[in-house]
Amino acid sequence: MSAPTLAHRLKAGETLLCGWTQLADPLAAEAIAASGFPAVNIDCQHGYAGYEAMKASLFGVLAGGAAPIVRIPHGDFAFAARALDLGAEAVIAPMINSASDAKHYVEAAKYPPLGERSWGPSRMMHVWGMDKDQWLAAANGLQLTLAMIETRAAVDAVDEIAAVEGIDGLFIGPADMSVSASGGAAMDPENSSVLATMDAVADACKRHGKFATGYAQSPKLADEYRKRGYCLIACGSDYRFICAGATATLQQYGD
Ligand code: 3PY
Ligand code: MG
Repeated sequence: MSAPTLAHRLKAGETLLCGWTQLADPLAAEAIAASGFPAVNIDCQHGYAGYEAMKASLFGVLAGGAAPIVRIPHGDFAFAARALDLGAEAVIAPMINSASDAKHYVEAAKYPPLGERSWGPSRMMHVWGMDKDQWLAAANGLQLTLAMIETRAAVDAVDEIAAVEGIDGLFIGPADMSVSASGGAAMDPENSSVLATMDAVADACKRHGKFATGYAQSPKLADEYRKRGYCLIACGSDYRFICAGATATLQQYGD
């Protein structure tokens, strides 16, 4: 198998759309990847995959020709290390609200000197064609750690979070952001506080040389990210794609 591509492509300045799978089914993961998304995230926070289904979905993404990304369950940084050992090209950690959260994440997901990731890359060395020294030298740069900014606390600490060595990028969660910013009054991912967060996160990423990335509930939100120079934009999910297709079909044929 050829070397991973996601980190290289983002470092080269490309902007990539990312598919999203929550159904915990390798065929759904493969279908999204094979539709042409260059990367597909397997959602293990709000999606239905535990470790075994994440593993199967990751191979589905690979079979469909895309780069696998894994969003881990909230606070489960050991899960990040397991996803990386399997071949995730990036991991996304939800609810990173402080530099301390970010440091704990990096501890699990990066080898020294950045963190304390435990050694266990048998599969990765084999399929990416590296010996142990090549792997150790390359892994921290090949597999990306993205920290989710999705609360008021995270926005207040965005510079400190972005400054943590080993955090490769920030990833906005606009749904939680809108709920947090409104004090629980509204879930409205297109509201002005989310747009202001996009600017604040983009600026922090520029200051600290990190990737600005995020989730878009709609193509309109994806455009807002694109206008601001975000380089990895997740849009849609298998569940939503199925519902949209089903609804469109019912509308076309009437009931
Ligand atoms: C959010 O918008 O809060 C997310 O976590 C996106 O998946
Ligand atoms: Mg969220």
